[in-house]
Amino acid sequence: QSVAIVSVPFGNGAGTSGAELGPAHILNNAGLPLKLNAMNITYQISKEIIVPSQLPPIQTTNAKYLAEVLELSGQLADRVSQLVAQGTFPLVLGGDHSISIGTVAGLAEHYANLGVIWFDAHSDLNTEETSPSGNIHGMSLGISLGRGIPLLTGLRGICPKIKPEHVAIIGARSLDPGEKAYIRSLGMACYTMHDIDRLGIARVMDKVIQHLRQVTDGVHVSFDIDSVDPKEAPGTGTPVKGGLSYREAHLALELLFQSDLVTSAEFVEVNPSLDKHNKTAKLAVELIGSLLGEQIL
Ligand code: DIR
Ligand code: MN
Ligand code: MN
Ligand code: MN
Repeated sequence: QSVAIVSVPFGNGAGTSGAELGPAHILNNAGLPLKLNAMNITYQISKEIIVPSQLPPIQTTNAKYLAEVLELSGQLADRVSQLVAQGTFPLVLGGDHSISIGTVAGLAEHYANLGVIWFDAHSDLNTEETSPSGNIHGMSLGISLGRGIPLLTGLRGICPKIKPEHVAIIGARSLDPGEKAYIRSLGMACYTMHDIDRLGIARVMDKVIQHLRQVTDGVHVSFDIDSVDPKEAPGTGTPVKGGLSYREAHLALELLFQSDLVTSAEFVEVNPSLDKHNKTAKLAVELIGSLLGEQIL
């Protein structure tokens, strides 16, 4: 199966600018194409998504750049949906995590029971009411679950796009009060760093894979690079200490490759303007390698 790379240079969903530089750094500076060539993976570079700017604002209570996020989400949903229809594996490069709204909207047209594995220090389950920042990248998983801003949850006329029992959050260590209450009320699978410390990442992944294999018809990996410890991933807008180690992150993705369940992926929140020597974009390229089948031996 051919991989289709989609660049989404959009950073308005985050509070710190710079994530819009992620795709170019991952592709050109950190050399994603070289990695894929070395792995003998067939891929195409899909046309870059045109990022909207300076649209007439939409009135909101607490959601910055809603008009831009809405326009971008529609475009990205179209593209991802087309790529799935063509039989390719969409690999979306962000951009901040708000782009997931569009990715998942496009996927939801093809998978009635889409699984989502959300690697993140955060849970991105805020609403306008619970968000401390008004940044939509902290609301994107919630929006795909049908929680929050109706203009976004209603994209493509499918709401919700995904079901809570088909989601697994992995790596969480910074949750806002409203997010904690929501996770508890739904009994959502949220493997925090505490759980990973106790069980080990391999057992966590085994549980997630075993469950999703039984209940989903496709699995999307949404990888926020801030799930990884800031020692390895310093170039990101909202770093939180105590994250996944370099090997934990790789092992998780290696196990997902072996599971043969994953049908799409996105890598987000790489912010080259906060980085030195492009370390975080290089990490993203290595992690993509593991997800797509690179093995040590
Ligand atoms: C925080 C930070 N929970 C917020 N969220 C981030 O603003 O909603 N998500 N950084 O990736
Ligand atoms: Mn995130
Ligand atoms: Mn995050
Ligand atoms: Mn986010």
